[in-house]
Amino acid sequence: MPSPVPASGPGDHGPGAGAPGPGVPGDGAPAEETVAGAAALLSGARDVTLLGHVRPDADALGSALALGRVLARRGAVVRVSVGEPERMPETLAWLDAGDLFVPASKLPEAESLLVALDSASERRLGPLACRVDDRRAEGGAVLVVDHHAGNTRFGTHHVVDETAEATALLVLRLIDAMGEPLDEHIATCLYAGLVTDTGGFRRARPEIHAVAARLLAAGADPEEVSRRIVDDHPFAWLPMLAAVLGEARLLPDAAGGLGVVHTAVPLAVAATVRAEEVEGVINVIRTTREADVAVVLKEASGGQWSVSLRSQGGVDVSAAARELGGGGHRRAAGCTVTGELTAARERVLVAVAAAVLPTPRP
Ligand SMILES: [Mn+2]
Repeated sequence: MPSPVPASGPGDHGPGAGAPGPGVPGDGAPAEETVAGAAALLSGARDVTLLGHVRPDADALGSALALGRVLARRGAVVRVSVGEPERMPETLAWLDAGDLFVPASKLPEAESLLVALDSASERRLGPLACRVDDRRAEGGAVLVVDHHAGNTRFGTHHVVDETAEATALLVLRLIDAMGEPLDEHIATCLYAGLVTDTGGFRRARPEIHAVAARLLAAGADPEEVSRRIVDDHPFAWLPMLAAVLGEARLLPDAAGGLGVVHTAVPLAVAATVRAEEVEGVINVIRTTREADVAVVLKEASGGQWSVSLRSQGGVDVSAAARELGGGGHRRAAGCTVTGELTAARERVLVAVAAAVLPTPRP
């Protein structure tokens, strides 16, 4: 079953496998002492910069804002930022109840602790990736909190669990380890990451629903989160979608016969809407029954295409994305490809064909 930004497939965790409690991500969860060490690092930090990946989604930004709020409540100087853009996406800005967001260009030279969230590698931090090297060169601490397959462990401390459905779950585990209570804002930020990264709980272990229950009890409003983040588009989205869907093509023989559906969003079309609407195209395309893989090529400046990949389970699209310098999850991944559209698409299709799994997953 597809979902907007799924983590690993359901085959990875049978119900009750390892019997993790609420807030405990899964079989691949980092050891208790690893989490305790990271929690101690956070508890002692007085000046912290928390970074999500470029063009942040609700999991990246929600995770950073939730952890940032906990640290700010403890009296630390806290800022949340992303390499780009300079402003938070409109649909996510309301999550920043404590005004923690600082544009990348306004960040101070340095911080005593750098935290990178929902980012598989330094590259995902975009123009802010250099801060990782700077902190490390100075002997400072860089905490990496992430759930992406192939995380490069680029920090000095790592809370990484590739089986976790969302980075928000790992943040919750850290908050618990710090002994800090949830409040309405923290719960809302974490819930936003959880609901989007599980595709609206389409793929969530029983434990994840228990976590959701805990977040709702702490004050998160599920109706508000979904309405403001998922179900909110300007009217311009409709003509934009009509143009892009009209160009969609089905390649039934691609991906070893599993089928690929693809379309592209040229710059001129993307310019009629917000980034949120452009990112939403894949969620319509991916519902195509006849195609295991969905591909959306979004034109970026400089002759580049930002590529979204989704699989219904027959193809490891994170492997295809990695082949092209990107990354992600087995069923949801992305990369950037340079060149003219037809050639760029061909490169993606070749990488997808090479990433067909031996046995299609259910
Ligand atoms: Mn995520």
